[in-house]
Amino acid sequence: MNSKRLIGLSAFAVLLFLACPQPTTEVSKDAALTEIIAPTGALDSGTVVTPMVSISNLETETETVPARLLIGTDYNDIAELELAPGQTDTLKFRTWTALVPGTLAVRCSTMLADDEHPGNDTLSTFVLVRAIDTARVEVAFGTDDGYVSVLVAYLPNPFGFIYSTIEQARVGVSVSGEDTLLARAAYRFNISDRQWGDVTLHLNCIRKQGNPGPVQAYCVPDLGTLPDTTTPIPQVVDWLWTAVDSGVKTGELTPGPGEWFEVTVPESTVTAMESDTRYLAFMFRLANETIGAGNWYELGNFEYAESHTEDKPYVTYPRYR
Ligand SMILES: [Ca+2]
Repeated sequence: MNSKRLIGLSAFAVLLFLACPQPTTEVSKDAALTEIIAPTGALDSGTVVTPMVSISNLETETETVPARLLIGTDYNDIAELELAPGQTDTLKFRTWTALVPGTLAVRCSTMLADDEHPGNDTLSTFVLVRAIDTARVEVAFGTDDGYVSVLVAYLPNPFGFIYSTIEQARVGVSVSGEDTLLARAAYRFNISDRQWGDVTLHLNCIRKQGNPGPVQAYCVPDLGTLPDTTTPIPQVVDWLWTAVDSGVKTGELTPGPGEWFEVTVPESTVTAMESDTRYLAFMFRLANETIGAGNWYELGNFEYAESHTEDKPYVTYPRYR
């Protein structure tokens, strides 16, 4: 092919190209989520919030920009906003009420079709839903607290007595006649209106004999109602004595006579240990149960509080609206 003919063909191709209708230039689109205005930070349970975000149209055509907002796992809403080129404005979503306690993730994304810069579409923050007050629940019945005392001579077989309606709950080693007795104290509380959060037990030490040393607190599966009479001869009491074996140790402390002390059970342990009927139970034992006789504590209980006009043992936990 000679060069003159090649030039002629190229010119024809250029003419053909120019004659054909060309596709218009693609309009570029870019919406950006610029701020999560609400909810964020800390809020009291029960607060009603209108979720709001700020959205920008960064390109040259007016666009209707949809966006989705998520709060925790229970709230999911989509709203949209028309924005002129270069405009930034606030988009509101349907109201949300802060009820579920704890820290919730808040996440919002614009959903403009063909957005060329998806990297600026999403923002995340957190909202903390706080408790509004503290619930306080006392031991409700004399048979919801007490102690179990076993004959040391028969251990590891727990033969002994359960005392639920006398004015103390004993923890430690004592002597009765020729028998050495080892005691553990028990408490149960109705926490049926608890929603979420740690539970703190408040308990008083009435008296100390000898030097019993530290006490271990266990959160245990519900013990049920204790017998309201003490049998005259030793009984098999393993169902109560061994409750600590299925429990979770939640603290070790040395009570002071005449003083109140606290034991806090974390949310996860409470959830694992509370019964279907929403009772939470505790047991106390000496850290060293092989200590000699004459070393024990007397802890407060229902009957002691009734006759001394004192506070009964109680638990506290956060309450949300
Ligand atoms: Ca974008």
